[in-house]
Amino acid sequence: MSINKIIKAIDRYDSFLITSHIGLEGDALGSELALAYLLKKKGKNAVIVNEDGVPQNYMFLEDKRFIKPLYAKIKKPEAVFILDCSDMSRCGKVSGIMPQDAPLVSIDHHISNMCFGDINWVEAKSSSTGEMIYKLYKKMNIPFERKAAICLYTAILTDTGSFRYSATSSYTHQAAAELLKFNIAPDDIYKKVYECNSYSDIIMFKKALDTLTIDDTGKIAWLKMDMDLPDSQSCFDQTDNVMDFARRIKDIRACFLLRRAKNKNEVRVNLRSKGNVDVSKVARFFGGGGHRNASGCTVKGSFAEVESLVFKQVKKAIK
Ligand SMILES: [Mn+2]
Repeated sequence: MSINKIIKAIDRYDSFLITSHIGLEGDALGSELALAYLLKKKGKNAVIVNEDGVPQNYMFLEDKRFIKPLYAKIKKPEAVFILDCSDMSRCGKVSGIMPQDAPLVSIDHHISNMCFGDINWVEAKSSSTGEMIYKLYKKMNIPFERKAAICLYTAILTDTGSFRYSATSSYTHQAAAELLKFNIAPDDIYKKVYECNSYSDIIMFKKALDTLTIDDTGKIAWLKMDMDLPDSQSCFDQTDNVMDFARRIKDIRACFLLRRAKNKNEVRVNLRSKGNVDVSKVARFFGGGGHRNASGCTVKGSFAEVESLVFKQVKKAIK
């Protein structure tokens, strides 16, 4: 089992760099911090570096002892943990600060994971990377401290869409049940993560909903956000919230959202589907990745071009 390889790597090395993907969110950040707490308990050094800063709605997890800015001076790590990333490019600029000779240890639950690490632990059936880190604590017999429990609960909560997605298993609920014993108020965490939008965020939401379109079969819905989005610090990186409205339409099998990418001649595409419609294939077709029911990619072209290109592939995926 590759979880044992992870434990061996923790035993073997003394200092670790921990990172995750661009577009930092609950699962990525919560897993990073919980792993850092675990490493500290084992007497190891850990530092977390991400391309993005901590988003506003996850500030309650922020721990400056571990999270350092991208170009901060850090001690050269002996090994690098890459969490929740299906491939190296998802790490963004952080790959530039990884020592050449440091082994890469990948922990991830994306089915599209390329096993790019020197050591890989990939569990496509896990609801979240947070659930895998929880498993690591259990396997290593490390007691949870309350901070770690909050991080892991948040990771699991957000990556399961509040325990609604198909990867939510009885093990997921067992993990959440145990974590809740650490005097965690689920309503409080939910509020912090999801009920923190500004008025202008909601106006943007409204504009996005105005673009909601469905095809003539009634099976595909899509939305466009062709506007300047607030930077990653904003709480409005809640793609799922916008797409939820498309998903709620009866008989919809797949939906997608087009957003402005960082690069002007590219469009960021998020895809969601129900049941056995596999949108990770669509994402992979365009060089992206993800899960069967939730994936993403970045596509070159104008909004109109990308719209028709992606629509064609989604239609294929439904057949
Ligand atoms: Mn995840």
